[in-house]
Amino acid sequence: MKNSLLLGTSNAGKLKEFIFYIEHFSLFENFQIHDLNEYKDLGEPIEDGKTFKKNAEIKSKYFLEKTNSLVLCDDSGFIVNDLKDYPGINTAREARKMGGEQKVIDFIFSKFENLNYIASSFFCSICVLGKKEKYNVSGSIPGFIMKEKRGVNGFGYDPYFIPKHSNKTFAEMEKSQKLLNSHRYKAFEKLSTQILQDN
Ligand code: ITT
Repeated sequence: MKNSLLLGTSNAGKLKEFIFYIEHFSLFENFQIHDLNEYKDLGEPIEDGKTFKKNAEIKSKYFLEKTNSLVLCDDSGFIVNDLKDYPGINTAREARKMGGEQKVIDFIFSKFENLNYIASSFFCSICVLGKKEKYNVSGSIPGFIMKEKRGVNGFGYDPYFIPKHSNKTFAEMEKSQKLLNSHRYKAFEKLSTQILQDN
């Protein structure tokens, strides 16, 4: 029987990207891949860590305890360079609290009069946790958030984020262009290297 890997996210956009990277880097080839849609009543972890890394670990530990399966979770978000750690680990919560991503963007721009672009970086920490396995990897990408959204691809803040050296938002790029140049790509690339070293 194959071992199981649970992709522990309730974010459909992230889930699609996890599946892309697992195939792209030929990871977990001998595993049966599962996601949270197949489980009912698992509840939700309380993400009360102070860092992306800690929150990725909290999520993975929660789902490992619930399912006994190897688990992969990420905690991610963006940080405005001139607003210490904001929104950071609260990137998803701020959008929920304020009523959507545009509201968070408006709030940020209200602090910087006359700017149309604000230097920011996206971060992703991945934790893979099993009874014996533990991997923590992170990736980040510098760029800018924009006042007005552009593009229809991707999810979350993709229409607001332009990586450095690009003139397109993640949501304006071909899907593969974002996938191969993102904070999550960099984290998965490190995960792939570490897993290769261990096997
Ligand atoms: P899970 O905890 O269930 O994985 P979540 O959406 O709550 O889902 P996070 O707490 O890690 O996940 O929040 C990260 C938020 O940052 C996410 O909701 C998006 O709004 C944003 N985000 C992360 N990666 C992104 C990406 O590649 N493109 C656009 N937005 C992203």
